[in-house]
Amino acid sequence: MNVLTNYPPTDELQALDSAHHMHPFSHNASLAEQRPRVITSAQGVWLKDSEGQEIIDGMAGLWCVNVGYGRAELAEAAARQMRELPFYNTFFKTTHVPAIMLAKKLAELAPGDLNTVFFANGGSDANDTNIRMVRTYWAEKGQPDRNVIISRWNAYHGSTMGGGSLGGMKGMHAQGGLPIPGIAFIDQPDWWSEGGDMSPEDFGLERARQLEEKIKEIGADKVAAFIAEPVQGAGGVIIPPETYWPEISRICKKYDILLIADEVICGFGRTGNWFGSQTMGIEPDIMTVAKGLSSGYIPIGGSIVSDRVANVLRDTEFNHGYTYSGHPVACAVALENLRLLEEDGIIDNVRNVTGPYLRKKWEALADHPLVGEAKIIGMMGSIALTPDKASRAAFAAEEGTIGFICRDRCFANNVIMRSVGDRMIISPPLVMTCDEIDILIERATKSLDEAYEKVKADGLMVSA
Ligand code: PXG
Repeated sequence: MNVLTNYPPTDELQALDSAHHMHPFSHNASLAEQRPRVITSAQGVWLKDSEGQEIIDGMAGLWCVNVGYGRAELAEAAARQMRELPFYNTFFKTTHVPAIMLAKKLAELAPGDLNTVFFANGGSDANDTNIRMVRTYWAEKGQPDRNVIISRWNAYHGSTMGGGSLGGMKGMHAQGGLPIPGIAFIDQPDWWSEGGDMSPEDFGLERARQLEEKIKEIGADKVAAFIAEPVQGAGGVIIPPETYWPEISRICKKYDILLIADEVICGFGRTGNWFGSQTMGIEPDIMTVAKGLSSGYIPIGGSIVSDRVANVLRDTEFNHGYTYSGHPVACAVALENLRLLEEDGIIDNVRNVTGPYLRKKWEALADHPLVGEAKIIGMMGSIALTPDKASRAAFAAEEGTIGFICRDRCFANNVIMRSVGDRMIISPPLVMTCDEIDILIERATKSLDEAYEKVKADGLMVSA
């Protein structure tokens, strides 16, 4: 592996980081004290830090490095494109080969009549596009009042004003004047935490029917769209009960509500198919894509739009766009990434080999004394930590306390697993082999064991 060696010592890097770099979603003062880990290189599913530690990446960076690290083909695609045409816009009666070819490829891969692409730089701004797109769609159809978008509490749709508003993260809404007007929320289909005495199936129906109630409350003639992740990612890998999506789909059709599937995490193989919509049997009108589209090698996102919506927008001037919409280098890298996913059979392998292997190992974690449910779909999984499996109890300690203890043990054991509240989640690179899955599970189990000992010793195995 080519390793960058000409950098200052770790403590100097950390001091410079805390002096000049404001980290996203972080308490920067305490981060400076705890000292961030400096990642210096990566290969396959392995990260290396400035101290030479080798860390297995159970999160694919930030749910995005689907083809794994170190694929020279992607570096070469970028270099080639930079030499040939590093930038040109797609605004003023011009276009270029990478944007054309990537749009064509996405139209081929996307299900149904999702045949047209509007490019963005990531998932947040793609969702901002979606807000303006669905409202413009209805305005063009002569229904300008049809502008409310319904989302779900604990959804994540990005961090811009639009994306953060569509998301249902209350901590985000508390800062900076979110949500913008015209966004409404229903509850999430999280049976483990919120299902009470209901069966998962009944609970899935109940949560889906909240959409119908919300539409009636607002008035169907005021609702533009419903947005949801096929499987919630950042909210804690919440896999909905099987009854949920069919009912949501029925309701959207009944009231003619546009359905936006936010595929930023689920897309490009994460659930074992190209798109989470295929895994969950959803027929969206718009799909948001980013992350795995380029395996995170370069920022790019977009909205893949159905003929129904595209045909209306074609007949108006949509006053919207980003300087880097369809950036040629990003498009060239994304195209090459899609080629790797396809020609290396990476998604087929997840569906048929490594996904089932990981599922068996992951689900067995439910036997651990600190773990309640362990659920996984394709290569995104979560476990719910609990002081009492039988009652699915939450901990008496403040939410996230036990999750942090567990995450710290993972950090110490050189395995990247995230905590979300008191859930632990994984979303490894899709190229992770069965041998590497064994290492991931071994380190995860060790971390759970150590966390369990600490939780007991601290007197925290107490139900709320
Ligand atoms: N939609 C979904 C479903 C996402 O997961 C976005 C939109 C926004 O994409 P950009 O590219 O603008 O970040 C995301 C991003 C986490 C975490 O902590 C998750 C995301 C981003 C940052 C952190 O799990 N998802």
